[in-house]
Amino acid sequence: MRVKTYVFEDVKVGMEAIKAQYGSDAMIVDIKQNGNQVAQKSCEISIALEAEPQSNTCDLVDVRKKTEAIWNYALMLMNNRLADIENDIIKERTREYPLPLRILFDRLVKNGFDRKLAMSLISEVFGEIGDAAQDSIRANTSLRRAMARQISFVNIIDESGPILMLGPTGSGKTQTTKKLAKLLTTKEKALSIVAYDPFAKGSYDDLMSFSERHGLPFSFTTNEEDVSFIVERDRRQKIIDVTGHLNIQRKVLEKLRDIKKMIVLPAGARDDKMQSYCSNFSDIANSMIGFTKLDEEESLGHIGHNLINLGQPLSFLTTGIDIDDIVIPDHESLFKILLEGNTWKKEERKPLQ
Ligand SMILES: Nc1nc2c(ncn2[C@@H]2O[C@H](COP(=O)(O)OP(=O)(O)O)[C@@H](O)[C@H]2O)c(=O)[nH]1
Ligand SMILES: [Mg+2]
Repeated sequence: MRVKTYVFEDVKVGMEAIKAQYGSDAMIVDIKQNGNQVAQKSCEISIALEAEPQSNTCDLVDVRKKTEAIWNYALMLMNNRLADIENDIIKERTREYPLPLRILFDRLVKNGFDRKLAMSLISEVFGEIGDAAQDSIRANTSLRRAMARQISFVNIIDESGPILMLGPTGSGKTQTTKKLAKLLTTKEKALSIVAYDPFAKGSYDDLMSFSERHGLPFSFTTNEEDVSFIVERDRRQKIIDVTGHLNIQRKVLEKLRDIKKMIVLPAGARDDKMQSYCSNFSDIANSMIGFTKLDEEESLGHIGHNLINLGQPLSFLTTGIDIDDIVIPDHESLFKILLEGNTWKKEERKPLQ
């Protein structure tokens, strides 16, 4: 037995409603009149109901869960089957192409580059040079050109304005700030580092001592209003390292409109995570991407298809935890990375002689 209470404007309306829903035998256990002349009147009517048959509810939940599981399994099978069919079609299509193009396609896919995108690049090359792709040098050059049409670069060394580091927590923003700062100071740039975090000053001690060691001015603020003031107060180029909290990054962006944005993403992030992170910012014009932790990856082909899908220029790659483990790539070197696998992979590092 359970008791259910309803609120009505008055007893008469209430009793009629209860009768309509539960029949004239409904067991009324309590009627309360509330309110006075000033406040709106109301009445509460409590009725006793049979307890819901527990086992039935459980059975229903169980059945629903089982049905969902069966559907999910069927969907997975269907998706796998579709992927197999797609792969077969792609395999069939590559057969028509000259051997050097087939080899390039296989190498891209082996390195983790998206199969469909690889196919479309190879088709583009074949459409452009046709049977001249029998010559592997021409096939190579043409593929590099096709990629260059879809992937662009920003050379950080040529940038003179402030750079705002964006990216999820742990993506490597702070570590990369140091790497970039070191790189830029060796290019004779007047630089300073700004850190903004409304919550945790302690986490920037390391960045502060890094700045001191390298003779770089360092400012830390917990106040959002200060950021634009600090950025504009002198002519030094600023690298602004912020906390990974998305809302805080968004707010800083509002204060620093038109600033160059460096989106720092770990190379190991899933494709959909990279997409959804970038889509968090309504305005990601004036931005570039840097991938970190390449040394933790088995292969690097996915960097290529993510760059194409994200449509952002590439700026840097970091390849380890040491301060000098940073690479400023260009078309030539990225092409090599996408085709030749990961030379920075941790296990393959040889001890220094
Ligand atoms: N293996 C490796 N670790 C890295 C690299 N870049 C950053 N890290 C590490 O990733 C962790 C998070 O980096 P951090 O800069 O604090 O990330 P943040 O939260 O975005 O500021 C630290 O332990 C860094 O040493 C890299 O290229 N390779
Ligand atoms: Mg940090």
